[in-house]
Amino acid sequence: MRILFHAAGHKPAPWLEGLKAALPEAAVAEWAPGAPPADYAVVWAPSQQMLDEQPQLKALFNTGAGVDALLQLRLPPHAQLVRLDDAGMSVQMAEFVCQAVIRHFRELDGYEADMRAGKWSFRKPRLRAEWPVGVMGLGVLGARVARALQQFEFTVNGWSRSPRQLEGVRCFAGRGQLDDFLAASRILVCLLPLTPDTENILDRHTLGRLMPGGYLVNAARGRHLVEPDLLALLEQGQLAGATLDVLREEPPPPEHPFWRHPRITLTPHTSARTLRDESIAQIAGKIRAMERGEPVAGVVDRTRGY
Ligand code: NDP
Ligand code: OXD
Repeated sequence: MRILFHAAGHKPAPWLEGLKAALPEAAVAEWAPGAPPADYAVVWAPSQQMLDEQPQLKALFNTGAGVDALLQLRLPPHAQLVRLDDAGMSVQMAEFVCQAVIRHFRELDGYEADMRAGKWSFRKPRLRAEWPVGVMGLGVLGARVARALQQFEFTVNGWSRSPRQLEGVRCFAGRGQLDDFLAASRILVCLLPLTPDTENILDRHTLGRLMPGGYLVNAARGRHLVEPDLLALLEQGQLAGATLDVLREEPPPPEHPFWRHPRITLTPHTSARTLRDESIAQIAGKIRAMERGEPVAGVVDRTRGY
């Protein structure tokens, strides 16, 4: 069995060592032009040349959860496309979203500014019941985030493409129920995959339907958000602020208004990182299962886009 590694932004040596240790029966190598045909490839943002040179691949293992960039490429026709299925990401995402929600709900930025100014003063406690959180996307990450928010006794609404049932979460599904979901939520968390259906979904219409003084947490993809619409809603006071882990251009250019906006908190696409050891263990387990002819979890439906 031959496995190629070709993942932009990942240091190849530890991945190659890890894959070799997990699959000692396999020949594992970093891809280079003209590499001999392989059975499997482990990729992140691979080059089109690599995909064109390896039409026989049985599966491509993405070293992340989102496959939007991969689906823009011409893929080997019969290769299964397999996403990372949690592999340590969902707990990180739960931490990230809960801290953003709590930081806003408890006005911690305001307290921090007060302390720096030498001001010891209290704000009126907010009523949790007035701060329902809506989670867009109830998949591997969204469901975990919804569960974590419930631990802090937030009211949680959820929205997905097909109807879901999650204990304690008021679930909405499809475009037909989007407005009701938004109207019932004050803080909106986006954990949708980027597909033609979800691109630009965070625009003035959706964000404008949140309860007054709404707050946005986008940890999915920058192209979900129409950035000028966010700025306009902040300006009009319809939204109170946003935490953005992802942007249309990463990093944004120096003149981008989000860098210095007082009500936008930015992080550099770091809410749920790929953990190498967990990912290698998961990928190796799936390769073994495939070799035995067994089905594996996390296979992307190319027509659905996630
Ligand atoms: P999943 O595929 O497990 O879940 C996707 C969810 O979105 C599902 O509930 C799905 O509905 C819902 N959905 C998809 N399309 C629509 C639609 N048109 N309308 C309504 N709901 C829709 O994805 P994950 O939870 O694993 O990850 C979500 C995204 O998070 C990734 O695609 C990636 O872009 C992003 N991400 C960001 C990271 C970061 O560090 N910032 C790290 C990892 C991921 P249904 O349940 O009906 O299928
Ligand atoms: C992912 C990501 O999709 O890191 O896994 O954004």
